[in-house]
Amino acid sequence: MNISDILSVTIGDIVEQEVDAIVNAANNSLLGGGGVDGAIHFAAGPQLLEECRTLGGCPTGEARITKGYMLPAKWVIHTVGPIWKGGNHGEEQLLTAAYKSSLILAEEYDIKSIAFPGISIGAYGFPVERAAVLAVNTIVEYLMAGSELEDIRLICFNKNAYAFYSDEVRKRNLLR
Ligand code: AR6
Repeated sequence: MNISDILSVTIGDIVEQEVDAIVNAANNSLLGGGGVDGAIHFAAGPQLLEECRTLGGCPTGEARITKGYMLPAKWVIHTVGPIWKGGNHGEEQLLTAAYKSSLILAEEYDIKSIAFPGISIGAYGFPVERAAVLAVNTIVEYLMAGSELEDIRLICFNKNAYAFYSDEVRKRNLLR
């Protein structure tokens, strides 16, 4: 298993990704919002919200799964990252947990390809340079422990985010 064949960083729109699952940076209600959450609900159509209503929310750091409806992706994994409150409120552990629980849930559903946004780096204010380190560390550690995942994409919405996430991968000589 070669991690550089599995993990990639690209600039793009997550709703367009042709993967088994895309990850949503949701909030505890799972009832939609702005940012990537709004874009995913808009692209998936109203049935996504209907299914989300049946889930009863999601604690920070955990993940839930729904169908993708009108999205190219078959599944949406909804996770909730932490709101940045200065760094002493368990934010790092919670962001790590958000990535890890999404990966675990993906494998439970036999998902082979998955695309992540920069969880918590928008409205939730997590410093992007630190979020990038945690995202890449968590994914690499997960893969090193053994997994069936074949394609993991970190989808950055702009060049600034791309610079941080791709640097993190490059530092490990993993960028393909
Ligand atoms: N594709 C990829 N990335 C995107 C897209 C897109 N279509 N749209 C935005 N981003 P945010 P958070 C980037 O705020 O910080 C919502 O209201 C965006 O530029 O979406 O976890 C939820 O309901 C940023 O880099 O998520 C919650 O209330 C990154 O996605 C709250 O925001 C994450 O920004 C969650 O905040």
